[in-house]
Amino acid sequence: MSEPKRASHSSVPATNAKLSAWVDEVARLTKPDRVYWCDGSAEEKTRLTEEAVARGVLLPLNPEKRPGCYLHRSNPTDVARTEHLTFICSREREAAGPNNNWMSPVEAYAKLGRLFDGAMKGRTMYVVPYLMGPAGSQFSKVGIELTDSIYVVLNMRIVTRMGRVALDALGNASDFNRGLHSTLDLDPEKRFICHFPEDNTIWSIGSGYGGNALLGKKCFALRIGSWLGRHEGWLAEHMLILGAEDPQGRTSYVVAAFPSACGKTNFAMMVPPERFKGWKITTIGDDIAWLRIGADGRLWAVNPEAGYFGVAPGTNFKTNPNAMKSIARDTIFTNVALTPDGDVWWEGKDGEPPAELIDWKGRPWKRGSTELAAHPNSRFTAPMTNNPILSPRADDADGVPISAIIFGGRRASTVPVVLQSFTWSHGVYLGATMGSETTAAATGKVGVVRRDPMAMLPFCGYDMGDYFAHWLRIQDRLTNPPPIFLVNWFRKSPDGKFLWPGFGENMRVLEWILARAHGEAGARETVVGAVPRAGDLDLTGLDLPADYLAAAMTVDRDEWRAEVESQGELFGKLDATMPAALRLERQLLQAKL
Ligand code: GTP
Ligand code: SPV
Ligand code: MN
Repeated sequence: MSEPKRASHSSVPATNAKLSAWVDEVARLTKPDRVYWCDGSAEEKTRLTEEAVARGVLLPLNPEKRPGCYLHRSNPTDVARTEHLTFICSREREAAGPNNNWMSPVEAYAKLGRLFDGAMKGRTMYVVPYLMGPAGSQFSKVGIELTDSIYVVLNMRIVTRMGRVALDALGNASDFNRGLHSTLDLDPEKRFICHFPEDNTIWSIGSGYGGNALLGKKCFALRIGSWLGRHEGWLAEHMLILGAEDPQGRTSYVVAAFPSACGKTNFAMMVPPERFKGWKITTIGDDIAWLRIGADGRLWAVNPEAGYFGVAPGTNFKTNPNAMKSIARDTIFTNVALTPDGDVWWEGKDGEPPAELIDWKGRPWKRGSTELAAHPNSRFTAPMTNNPILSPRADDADGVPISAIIFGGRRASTVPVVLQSFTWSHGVYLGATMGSETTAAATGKVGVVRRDPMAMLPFCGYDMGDYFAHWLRIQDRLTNPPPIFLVNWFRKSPDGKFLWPGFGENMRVLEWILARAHGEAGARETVVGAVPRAGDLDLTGLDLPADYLAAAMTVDRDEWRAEVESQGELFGKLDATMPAALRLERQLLQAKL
């Protein structure tokens, strides 16, 4: 069989024999016309961008309004993660757990192998080396994604540290994640996202979208990452990381796990209200945290990513000015609407919608249309260095020490704005039983409450009960475990209005959380956890009807009885591995109620 041509621009780094052998093996299977090794340089970005524009994959936006920005429209059947087509292919079915779809590795390699056979004929296979985590950190991990999508290459270049830097980090080692991706013909019938944790391998075919295709993100950093973390004694979490400097100059760091499209990017970039002048929020990460226990017995968090793949709808200068500034330049927009003057638009952007737009499918759209102009899961891909409040420690090899852990879902009822767990195991219970309404980030029905333990239901690469046990065991290695909180920005009034103003006003809750973490604030005990007493939350300058606040904070026994009852489904599903401590936490709450 003849070797595929090497593209003239790329020099093949011949240093790593294992890597070269694997790339050759995949090329023999997928049969691309060309193999191109990405180096991550600025020159390469320019050249690949030009090629993507020439091929119609990217549409240049108005360079005066959005310098260096492009619009991509995906296939309308390929606009979100597809959880039903996502598989953990561990040797033993039990290892994947009832929370995952499972396929045997033999079957998966055979089935996808047939689809990959010749999949890249007539195309270029890009070799995308990437580093998850800061360069020079002993915790960072290398992945190589082989893909036939130039859009994937240009996105990976933003959300990860891509190119030379990763090959340098890898050197001669062979412990890199092997990711293989082809869009094939984007036929949902031939779409599979398969993870082989024992082989540190990911095969993804038939989708070009986000978490399905940018393999460093959900596939490696979370699904494979969580598996590695279990074996190596750390945690890979669907969490933002932020720093909060108080007016006295003390900086504390928190992590927060909210399900997809439930507020991580917004919280991580929050602008505190006027009352909190003197406070400074900085972003370390907006989606993924790798958590380790330091030699000092504290919990340390690293953001493995280097950019944001953020939700566009709802983003504006009032809700998230730092995101707006982050996407002012050098950003790829996916499935948003296009204005007549070559700018972008989406539902919930500032001001009135323009009279006319081109919608996310490329069709003319008029103000007042009943159809959405932007897809509800339309996104921006922006480098973190664009973020005006990026933490100076975002590149720290050891990460940042964590003072508090926050879990939060999207709940129209039951869950108050904030509560603090009594103990570590109670906090793990609150995170493990978290419910949240489904969103447009995954295909399927939107707005249905489902249990989304620790916001990891779609991303935990192994049995969820074992994952809870792993969380419980972490406590032993922490000298002073960070307190665990549950928040809910999304409780609604009977007439469907959000009771809590959210966004920057969430600073009021964060201040209380930090004060609690430092032993500097009071609380009132309820059956489900500790909540702020009247006066504990600083509400100065908050324009909110008193009854809204009261309703947002309420712990209602009837609602919680129903909540604990409905957790039975999760406990039943995970019966084989659910830790006894969590069963007892549930029983204790049941008894108290
Ligand atoms: P993924 O990238 O999918 O993981 O999402 P995410 O968790 O980062 O969510 P993001 O911050 O992008 O917010 C998702 C949607 O929720 C956006 O439309 C936001 O405008 C909206 N949102 C975020 N924070 C709040 C809040 O505090 N209150 C309300 N009402 N909406 C919010
Ligand atoms: C999410 O769905 O949680 C995301 C977007 O962050 S994706 O990368 O598509 O998973
Ligand atoms: Mn996410």
